[in-house]
Formats: sequence, C-alpha cells, structure tokens
Amino acid sequence: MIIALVMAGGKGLRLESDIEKPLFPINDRPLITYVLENIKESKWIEKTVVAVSPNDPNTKKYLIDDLNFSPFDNSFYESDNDDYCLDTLGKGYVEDLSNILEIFEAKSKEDILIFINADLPLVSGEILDEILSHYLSQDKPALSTLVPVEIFEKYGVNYSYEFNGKVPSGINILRSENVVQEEELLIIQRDELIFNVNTIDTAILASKFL
Ligand SMILES: Nc1nc2c(ncn2[C@@H]2O[C@H](COP(=O)(O)OP(=O)(O)O)[C@@H](O)[C@H]2O)c(=O)[nH]1
Ligand SMILES: [Mg+2]
Repeated sequence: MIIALVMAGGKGLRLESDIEKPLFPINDRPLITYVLENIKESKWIEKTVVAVSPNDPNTKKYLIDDLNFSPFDNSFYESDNDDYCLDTLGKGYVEDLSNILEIFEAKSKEDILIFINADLPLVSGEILDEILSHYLSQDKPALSTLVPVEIFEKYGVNYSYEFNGKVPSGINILRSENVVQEEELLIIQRDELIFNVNTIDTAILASKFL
C-alpha cells in the first residue's frame, strides 16, 4: 500500500505564534488542510496518516473532531477509513520517523511510505505523483527529493541546509522497514517545493500562490 505520512508534530517555534503551525491560517484556512487536500488529489496514495505529538494537541483535536480522522490503531489495514492520526513523541524528526517505520514494519515490510512535511501547502497531488512515479520506476528502497538552491534564491526564501547546491525538500519515500535504506536522489525543479512555511514571511509569500 502507498501511504502518506504527514509529519506534523514539531514545535513550530520560528513561526512565533500561539497557534500550532499545522493550524496556522493561510488565506483563512489551516495550513495542514492544503496539504491534506493535495494528498487526496494523488492517484497513488491510498491512505493518510498525520504524525502529531504533544507539541500540537489542538491539531490532533482538529483532525479528529473536524476532519473525521481516526486514531491510528490495529484496524488500519482492514478499515475503509482513509485518514488517521498517529501519536509520536515530538522530540525530533528523525527519532519519530524511525518509530513510525517500526510501527509499520510490525504489520508489513511491503508498504511504501511517502513522508510529507505538514508545512508544504503548494506541493500538489500531481507533484506527489511525479515523485512516486519516479520512485516506482527504479529499484532503490528509498528516495529523497532535493531542490536547487537557485529556486530558493529566486524568491528570497531561506533554507536550513544545502548539500552540493541542493536543498532537501521535505518529501522522502521509504519502505516500511526500520533499517538504513539505499536511496535514490531526485532533483526537482519545481517552485512549489520551496514554500516551506517556517516563518511568518514564508506564510505570507505562500498565501499569494494559494
Ligand atoms: N511527528 C513529528 N513531527 C515533527 C517533528 N519535528 C518536526 N516535525 C514536523 O516535520 C515538519 C518539518 O519540520 P520543520 O521544523 O519545518 O523542518 P525544516 O523546515 O526542514 O527546518 C513540520 O511539519 C513539523 O511539524 C517531530 O519530532 N515529530
Ligand atoms: Mg519546515
């Protein structure tokens, strides 16, 4: 099964807001709703799991009460529900990613998990499918996507980390196994990937394209 894993349990400190980042309004709608709608447009993704944490209790409540998400449990594979909310520790991205792989590994090592940061509202279903198509056309178990720094520079958007002139975009594919996985690198020249809402400035910029 191809499952979207939306990472949404960070502290969101750079936004300097009392509102949790996934709920931060962009054009009057919570940031995460754009990401969830984009995932729904994908032809390949069958289910969505949002990884929340003690850092964002209101996001969990919003997903369950307002968007009808189910708490992740053993019914995941059998149920007709497509949308789940999974509690993680929220102490760090890599640690939670590894815990998530362990949870899925216990059920099946055959799933394909596409990890998507909850702060990428402009990455459409079409882009997600382009990434998945590339992944499915090659043999490596993992895939990381990178964006050339020039695209960030074009919009004056800051990036946290670059490697050989490329910035990790926040979308990565892994098999449902908690092991080191050989990865394919995919460089994508799409402006949509740089609107990573970390600060008020990127929130304002992203709102102009939504
Ligand atoms: N579940 C979970 N999500 C996290 C954790 N740390 C970060 N995230 C989420 O991962 C995404 C990327 O984090 P962010 O701080 O924006 O990373 P950056 O943009 O690469 O600096 C955000 O949507 C966060 O909410 C964590 O410890 N646990
Ligand atoms: Mg971010």
